Amino acid sequence: MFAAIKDKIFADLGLEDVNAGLYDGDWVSTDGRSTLDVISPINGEKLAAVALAGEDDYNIVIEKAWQSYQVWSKIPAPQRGSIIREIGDEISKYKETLGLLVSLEVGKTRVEGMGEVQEMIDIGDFAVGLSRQLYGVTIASERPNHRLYEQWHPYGVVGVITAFNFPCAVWSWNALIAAVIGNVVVWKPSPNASLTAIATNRICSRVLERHGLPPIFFLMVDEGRTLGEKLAKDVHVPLLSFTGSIRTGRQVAQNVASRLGRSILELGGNNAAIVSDKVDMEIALRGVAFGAMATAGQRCTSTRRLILHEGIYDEFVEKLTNIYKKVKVGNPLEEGVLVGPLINQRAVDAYRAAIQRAVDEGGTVLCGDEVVQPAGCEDGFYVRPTLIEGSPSMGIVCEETFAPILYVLKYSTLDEALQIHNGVMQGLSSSIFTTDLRESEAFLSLHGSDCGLANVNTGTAGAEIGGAFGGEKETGGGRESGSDAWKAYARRQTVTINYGDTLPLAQGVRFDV
Ligand code: UN1
Repeated sequence: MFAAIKDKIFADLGLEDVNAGLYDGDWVSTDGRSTLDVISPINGEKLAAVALAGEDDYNIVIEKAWQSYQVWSKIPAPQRGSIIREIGDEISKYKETLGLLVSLEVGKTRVEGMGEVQEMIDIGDFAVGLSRQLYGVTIASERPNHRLYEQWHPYGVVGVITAFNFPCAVWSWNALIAAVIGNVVVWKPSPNASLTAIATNRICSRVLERHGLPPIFFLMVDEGRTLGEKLAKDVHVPLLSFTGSIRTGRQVAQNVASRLGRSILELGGNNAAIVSDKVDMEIALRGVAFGAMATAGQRCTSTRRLILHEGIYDEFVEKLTNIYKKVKVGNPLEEGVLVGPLINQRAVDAYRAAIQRAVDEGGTVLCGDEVVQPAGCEDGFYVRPTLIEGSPSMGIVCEETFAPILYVLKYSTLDEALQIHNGVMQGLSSSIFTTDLRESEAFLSLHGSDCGLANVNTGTAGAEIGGAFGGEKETGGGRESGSDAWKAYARRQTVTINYGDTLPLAQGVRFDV
């Protein structure tokens, strides 16, 4: 099955045994370049190789990107929007194959792979609408015969560094919004998801080629940190969006800040779900199960801490444990499988180390704690979702491990639950399951959840694109995707126009020469 699916995907998306990992307006020749093997986490099989971009390519890409900017930024925004509409249509044609490629390359289940592509289509729609709504406000001037207003211009070249776990959706949140404003995008994807990046960039770039437009989506696949660091330090990249770990994000932020550039950071989450004793048990169980186990716990929005009211603690833990034991872990292409593999062996090692540390710190494993080798996928990277009873003071509970491990904590008052909830350094997503209006409003009040995303009776994972996505504290403060997050991709210009025949000065200042 695997080989047949792979062949179909490769034929459909035009992938080769060795693929160019550099698009500088052309897909450069792979000859003589060092390559990166793309390994499927499903069965450890080599899918293909990618010819890497090197340091020497960097300046060429940035230079060409600025050249394209001169053309692209001058096209009226609604016309840019209609190109983005065609890009969305083109992506729709490949929804199935691109979704399957996501599954092959990063191990998502079929529906999650398709969901990822759907997220791109949705943000494309959003960007098209936005192309006619890039408005600024007019402000009442204090001077006679003066007009004061704001306009939003593109920055120019926007760098986008993405993680493996949302290998194309997160790029599209950034790229399609940035592009509709008039920016040009240089993408450095995770090396663990480089084939998806190549296929995505190809689909999108083809539409521009068809219209005789210059390239606006550039791509550089790099194995290490060199090109990412270059993007962070380069004054020719006024805005850099980074998705990844807090550790790397801190470095990126410092590099960008030291040249007074702008960054949008979407770093780690350590998201919690509070489950009240006044709860719809079925909804809460499903919401927590999805949040903690979907994408094998490898979402920034994954639920990592479960804060349970003492009144329902035993019942909830028992029911959740039963779900955990029942959940099918295995080949994500198979029907019925809900949890696919982790991305690589390092992730499996981190899973084991986190569980060991939790036990050392006084936690009790309720279920899971098992590396598995599904038949036919023995060389993949599978683990069983794990529930660990613990306490909020355990060091490991305060850290993000990109694996399906959920720490179960007990509370008696809502104040206590909120204190536990907010007692970590990350601030991405949060949720409360309660049917009590007072509790949900307290959770949403300024003394409630301190996260960028707050959910009531739905889990921490699975946000829609229409809202602004991002988080507080060490999550980095960035906002991407919907609402007015587009403003981060544009520079604001305050305009003052004097249409009178005198020169009155603001604040009543006189300067009579
Ligand atoms: C991420 O994990 O970086 O809300 C993004 C969600 C997805 C996006 C997650 N729509 O879970």
